[in-house]
Parts: sequence; C-alpha cells; structure tokens
Amino acid sequence: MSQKQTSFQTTQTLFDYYQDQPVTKFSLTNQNGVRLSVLDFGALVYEITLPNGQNLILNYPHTKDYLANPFYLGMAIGRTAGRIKNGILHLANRTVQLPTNEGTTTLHGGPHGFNSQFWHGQIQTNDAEPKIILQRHQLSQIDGFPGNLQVTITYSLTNTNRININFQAHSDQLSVFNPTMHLYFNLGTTNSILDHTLQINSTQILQLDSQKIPTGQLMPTAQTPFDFQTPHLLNTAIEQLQTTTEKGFDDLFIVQPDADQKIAELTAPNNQCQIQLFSQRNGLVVFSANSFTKEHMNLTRTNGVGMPYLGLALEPETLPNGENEPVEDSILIKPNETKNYQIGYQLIF
Ligand code: FUC
Repeated sequence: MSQKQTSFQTTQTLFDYYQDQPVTKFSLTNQNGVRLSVLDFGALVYEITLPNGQNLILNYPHTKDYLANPFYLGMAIGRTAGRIKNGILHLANRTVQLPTNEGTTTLHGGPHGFNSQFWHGQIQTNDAEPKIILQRHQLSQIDGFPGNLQVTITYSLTNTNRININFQAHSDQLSVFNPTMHLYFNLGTTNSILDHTLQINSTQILQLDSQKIPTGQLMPTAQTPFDFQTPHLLNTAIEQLQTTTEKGFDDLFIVQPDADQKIAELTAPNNQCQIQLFSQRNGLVVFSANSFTKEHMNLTRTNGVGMPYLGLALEPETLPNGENEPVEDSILIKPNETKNYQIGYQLIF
C-alpha cells in the first residue's frame, strides 16, 4: 500500500435487506474526514459527509424508502435521464415502444431503470485514491430498451474534496445512454434550500409542455427568475414562481461548461459550504423539490417528513430535442461503442 492510500479509509458494511437480498454500503473517507457512501441498490449515493458529520445530501434510513415515492433520491438514473414522450424512442431506422412509468411517459429510464436494480459492487484500492465500482448488465428484456448494456459506475473521492462519478457503458445494439445522478443537496442547517445561493452558466432554458416534455423552443433567461448567470438567492427566484403550476424549479437549463467544465455552484448561507458542479454535457435539470409530500418520504434529515424545498436536485445531462424527435446523436450509443460521462462535485467548506 502506498503512503497516499493509507490516508484513506474504506469500509464495506451491510446496510439492510431489500427483497430478501443484502444491500451493501460502500464508504470512502479521505484524509480530511470527508465521507462518500454508496449503496449497491439503485447505485445510489447515500451520503456526502463533512468532517463535522453534516450530510450534504438527502437520504433515507432504509432501502425500501427509496422506491416508496417518485423522487429518485440520490439514485443513479439511466439509461436516459428525463422524459420520453409516450415512451416512444425514435432511433435511426426503427421506433421502440418503451415501458412507461409516469402516465404515458417514460421517465428516468422507465420502471426498471438503473435506480431500481441491484448492482455488483467492490472497492478498488490499487490506485492512489480508492474507488467504489458498481457494475451491472442491464438487459433489454429487463428494462425494455434496445440492446444489452454493460454499465460501470465508478465513484471516487480525492484528498482535495472532489467527488468524481464516471458512467461507462457498452452496448451490443444501437441504443441510448444519457445517465445522471439524482442528488438532492441541502448544504445548510435548516430544512429548506430557499436560503441557498445558486449560480448556473446558462442563458437559456427549454420550454416544456404540460407533461414536461421539451417543445423544441428555447427561452432566454435574462430578466426572469431563471437567470442565475450571477449568484442569486433561491428564495427570491422561487417567490416569483409561486403563480406557476410548479411553484418552483423543475427545468432544463442549457449550460456552457467553463474551461474547467464547471457548470454551476450552490452555496449555503454565509458561505459556510459550497458545491461546484462539473460536467461536459450541455444540460442541467434543476428541481427544487416543489412536490415533496409528507407521505411516503421517510427522510433521515427530518425524521420522516417530506416538505417542498427541502433539497435541490442538480442533474447534469445531455438535453433532448423537442418531443425527443429524433433522438439526439449525442444520446445514442452505437453497437460495440464504449461511452463515458463524468460528473464532478467539488466540496468547499
Ligand atoms: C426531476 C424532475 C422530475 C421529477 C424527478 C424526481 O428530474 O424533472 O419532474 O420529479 O426529478
């Protein structure tokens, strides 16, 4: 073991049982005492904890809580993030009817997406920084998408307090691959993100129809509550959205990564803590948990009570075309192609 490795702690413990199968929690703790934990159910990020024990993301105490509501807390999303209208996937020379899970829509990989599956997990310690590796063969006959997809999600934590998540896929047929991670951040000490400040490298959002499917129209954000080019308090923006159906954000921002591929940053009150988000893709979904409910949300943070604006989900992804037609080339994965996407989270505290 190199000297560097000894500055990390890694653990692998039984979390609980789900559907009679053991769920394992894998944890990495760096030399500063920052901890990242991942479960092998849903490939979900269970916690990102500061040295003082403060957890920056929302979570639940039991695996069963994660599927008791439609909010995808902390979960890996795939094969495709977002909504596919009528569950119809338009590929080059064929259309495929996918299973649907939100009325007539296929949302976040459908009813048998990455988030609802067991993954094969291990901790790899042969690099300077240890990594959690989750793997799964996502078969077409399981989720209804074309092609069998071999997926590896690699989670790492550096001694400079950066979390990197790499999604890798290989398909045996033409298919789609547009994964994301559905973390809800709350960097403060209250049960609301309204006191947080958000900045996004974006000047446009996608217009959505009543089913939240992009219409193909782009809307400039200047002089609207969606303008986060400079940091803005979420409360100010969300107050202005109280007359909308959503009463908050559930929107697709077109983002321009900067030279370091930073697309956004979220800051707690008094600059106590910040998350910088890194992605090479052109989209960011911002969801301010507007529809969180009291029922079916056994949240650890609130002793089991859901409430709007408890967390902010920031979901980097590749943006779809209007009505998903045709499927964007950038979302396609070709037969025998290997695709990789990274999401980086820099913690500053
Ligand atoms: C985001 C939103 C959706 C959904 C989900 C849990 O991706 O776009 O509306 O509620 O999160």
